Amino acid sequence: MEQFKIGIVCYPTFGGSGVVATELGKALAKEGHQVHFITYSQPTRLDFLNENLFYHEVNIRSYPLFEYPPYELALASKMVSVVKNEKLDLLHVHYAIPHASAAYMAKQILKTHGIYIPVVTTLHGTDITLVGKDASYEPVVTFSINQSDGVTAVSHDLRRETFEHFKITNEIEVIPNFIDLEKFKKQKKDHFKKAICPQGESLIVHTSNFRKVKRINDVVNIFANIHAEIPAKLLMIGDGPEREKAENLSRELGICEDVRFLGKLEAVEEVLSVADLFLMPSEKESFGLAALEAMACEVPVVSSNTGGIPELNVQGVTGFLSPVGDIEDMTRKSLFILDKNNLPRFKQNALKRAQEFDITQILPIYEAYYQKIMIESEAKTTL
Ligand code: GMT
Repeated sequence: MEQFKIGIVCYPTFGGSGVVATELGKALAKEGHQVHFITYSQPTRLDFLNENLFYHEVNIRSYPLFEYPPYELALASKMVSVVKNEKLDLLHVHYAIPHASAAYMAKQILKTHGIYIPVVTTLHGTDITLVGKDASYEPVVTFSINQSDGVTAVSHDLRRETFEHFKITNEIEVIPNFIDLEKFKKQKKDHFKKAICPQGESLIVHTSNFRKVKRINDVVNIFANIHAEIPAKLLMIGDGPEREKAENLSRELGICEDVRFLGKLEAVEEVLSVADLFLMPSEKESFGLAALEAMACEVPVVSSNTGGIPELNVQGVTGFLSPVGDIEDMTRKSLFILDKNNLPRFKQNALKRAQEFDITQILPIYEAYYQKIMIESEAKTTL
């Protein structure tokens, strides 16, 4: 395989799209490709040293006139300088807003310098399903998707939604998210399990950014129902705007002694290693990376049946799926999985399914896709 020089643009924060972009960049660098991250701060998971990894910070110049500093302009300018100075072969932007339109701007500027840089945009979910289709962004999102040299979506459902809500004239390739099974694997943490569940209680886990779309009150309500039937504990990992409401709800329901809010955690896999069940009752979820992380640690999933989740969580095999908001159904299914006669089978199946999404399976798909886009754009420039 030929070695490329790739620029990766993403959100550097905790959260699905930033994690996928960072893990992809790390895996590409391990394969010998040169990877240049272009973001406003060091990506959370860019925690490892490799001679092929570079980081370029976007400098956002403030000025009293700017109520809203123009991040997109600063990002486009940074892309121009990195592509020129580092002689990049391709820009891969994750999350359309505002990365795809900034890349379009950079591409046009670079053309005036005689440089043609192909741009690949990966759609992650809310950039399409929530924010992108809002009238305040839709024209720019449509335009920048259509102007990208390549477009990928993380699930078939997200691809379908993109065609449904936008006037798309471009192809969209589905490349699912992935997991590094070397990092996400069940670790022996018996002492930890014993400390949290001293009486052998069932351990239920949820991780997310606690936004409205995650329906974390449903998590607390499902847990309260489970707790009424069997001894159980709930660990809530992450932080966000809905946290306080969920904390209050667990107090009102009288279960706060058995619910712990752990905040943002770096080593989620350590907690997942001792979990029995993962809850993902989201309103929308284009893929559900957090569920894949749980499955990799042998944790079955009870989720809603929305978006791309059914492409990951297999009904009755790796867990169960219920209609959004159906707390009673999710409770019944959780209790079924937690039954000691069923749990081992679900755990095994969850791991087996996660193995299909191992980075070693998905990385070659990205490499082949980059190669195809580069060949196509070279043909465009020589026409
Ligand atoms: O879920 C979020 O709110 C964060 C968002 C993101 O961009 O970080 O996640 C989206 O992208 C992830 C990675 O591709 C997907 O696994 C999530 O399902 C998706 N979230 C939604 O569609 C709500």
